[in-house]
Amino acid sequence: TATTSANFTEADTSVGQEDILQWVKTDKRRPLHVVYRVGDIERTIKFYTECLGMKLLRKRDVPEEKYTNAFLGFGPEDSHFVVELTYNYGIDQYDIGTAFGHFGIAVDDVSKAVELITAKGGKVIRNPGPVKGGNTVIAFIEDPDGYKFELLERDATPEPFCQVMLRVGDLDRSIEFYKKAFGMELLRRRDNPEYKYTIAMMGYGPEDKNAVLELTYNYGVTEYEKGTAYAQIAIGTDDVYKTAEAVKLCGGKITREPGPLPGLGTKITACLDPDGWKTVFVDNIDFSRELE
Ligand code: GSH
Repeated sequence: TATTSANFTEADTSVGQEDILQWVKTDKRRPLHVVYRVGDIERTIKFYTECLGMKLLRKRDVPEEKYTNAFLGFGPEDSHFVVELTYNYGIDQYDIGTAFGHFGIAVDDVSKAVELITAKGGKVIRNPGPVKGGNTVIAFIEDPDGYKFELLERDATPEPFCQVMLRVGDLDRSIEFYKKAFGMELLRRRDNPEYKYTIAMMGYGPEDKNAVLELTYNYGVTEYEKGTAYAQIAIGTDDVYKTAEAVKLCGGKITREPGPLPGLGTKITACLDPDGWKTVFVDNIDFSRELE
């Protein structure tokens, strides 16, 4: 219950380490949103709604902290993975770096989608066609800030916003971390020796119905530049305190101790994976309250 969660502390020895890692696997987890910075929020809202078919779900201006957030996606936030754009007053440009890969969007007809995006003045950086070394028809486009979106041809899905691709320096290390510390499943692993990379799809449910984390390892590349643009993924949990314990047990770095956010009251905890990718865990009940 919420009461026991709030009272859970490090001193609580009744819950052993093994139990915590077992609990992680049964926790009610779901990727909620991916957070990143944009230089002109209205420009991005226009692009995502007109070119990608997303809906503007929520917008909040926080003048005291000099930023604006906009949430966009293909369905309501209580059941869909969405983007959370951050605009910081006065900053019109960010460095995307080399570590961030792309966001994946499933569409039923990639060529048609690309045609529409082109007609609206969008930038296509890879034309529709089968992925190199595979069969799935894909295309790549770039949004106004230079974030890449992969369009993947797939049958109708409840979750069109289907991937966040991040590059990592040691794939086995990452897979272990996301399995043990986050309770994710390795859904698929594919080596593409011809193009010298391996990908691992990690998530909380099958790829055709849930947004997944696509980790990419390029042969021999162990370090990337993170830039300043991409921020983090937020994942829902029933207990941010136990979540933080599990992350610590697995060698993850807690960057924000579990507890309520001042003012808002929503309980969160934040951590870094072995490559320094950030994740924020958000209390499920507090999150649904935020949506009311
Ligand atoms: N070197 C690539 C990277 O770091 O982005 C490895 C990952 C990769 O190539 N992914 C595939 C891709 O982008 C999609 S799974 N293929 C490009 C194409 O088919 O044109």
